Amino acid sequence: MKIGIVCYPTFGGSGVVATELGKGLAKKGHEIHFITYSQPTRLDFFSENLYYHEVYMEPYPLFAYPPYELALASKMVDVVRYEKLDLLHVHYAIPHASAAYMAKQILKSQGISIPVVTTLHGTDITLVGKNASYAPVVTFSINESDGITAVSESLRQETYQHFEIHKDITVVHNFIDLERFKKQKKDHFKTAISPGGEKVVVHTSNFRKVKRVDDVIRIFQQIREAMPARLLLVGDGPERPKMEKLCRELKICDDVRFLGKLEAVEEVLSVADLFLMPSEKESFGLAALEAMACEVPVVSSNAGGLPELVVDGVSGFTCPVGDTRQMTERALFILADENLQRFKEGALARAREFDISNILPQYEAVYEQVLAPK
Ligand code: GMT
Repeated sequence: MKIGIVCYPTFGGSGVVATELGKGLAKKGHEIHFITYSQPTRLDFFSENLYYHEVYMEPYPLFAYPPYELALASKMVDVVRYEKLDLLHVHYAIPHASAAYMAKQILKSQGISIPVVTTLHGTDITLVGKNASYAPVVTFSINESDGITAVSESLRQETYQHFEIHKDITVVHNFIDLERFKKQKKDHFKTAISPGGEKVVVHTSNFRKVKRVDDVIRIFQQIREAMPARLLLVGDGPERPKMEKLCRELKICDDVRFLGKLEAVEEVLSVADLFLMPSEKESFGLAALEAMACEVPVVSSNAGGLPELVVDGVSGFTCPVGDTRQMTERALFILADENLQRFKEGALARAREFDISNILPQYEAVYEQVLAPK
């Protein structure tokens, strides 16, 4: 198939899933055309089946807000027409689903039919999408999609709750490439981070409020009172300055490292003993799956789709949002010498169920469904 993939090109989960999906499909022989405003972060190798089309926005002094959606729709029309695509797969509803609708109508007027699959990722529904500024357009463009997928059952349910959707939404969970995400031998790094064999706790996120990074820091403070430990924080975002201040107030700076945005997050995960994800909302929790693939058990909140990923007592624990006391108790249980190895094995076993080889055929089935003659 010739597939156009539209996504955000940044470090965010939806962009990562879209890029890894495109790479996986290209390996299987499909021709994949990425359409976005800059080279996707994870699109880091050459393949004869991978193409990248940059959306260019002509600047004009009148535009206080450059009309990205129009530039994107125009680029989609161009790529579908000249590359003879079979379908468009857009990741994250805003504004990709409505831009795809516009492109589809323009192409229809030119006698070209192009099915659109929209994948809902989370905040496009749970935070931003349901806001009155966007809800009518989001509802309309989801309903106009030929195929709709959500990354968890929880997100599927929330979509039906918040929007009047009269079409089927198929759940296709997020996935992981276990060839890339696996525990690596990083003894030198482990010695540098925890020279005295301290337990290593990791959190990765975009440091937005919804991630509750302050809970991460408070849980870590309590872990550290019970046993020697280090905290590695990967990523960056608006909450970071407040988090640095909190570490100073709690006098734990010596044991906390802010590593910023890192591409090779699997190298950090390779020296970790525990991953924390206390999010307020999380449609799936791709970062937690990446940790589990590197044999790192997870203590998370029970928000959104996290209970569909983290198996209580096996690959980690889920706890009520904001219950840092319970999260600390569960973290200390996992980190106890007699339990840690069992949880590490449980984390890897659970991650294997989400291997790309199991999930990719589910997307291919959705494509076949929208391409089947009606
Ligand atoms: O986590 C974020 O805030 C980024 C966001 C995104 O859209 O890139 O992630 C969402 O999509 C990921 C991939 O499907 C999911 O694994 C994340 O759980 C989801 N984030 C939220 O729902 C908050």
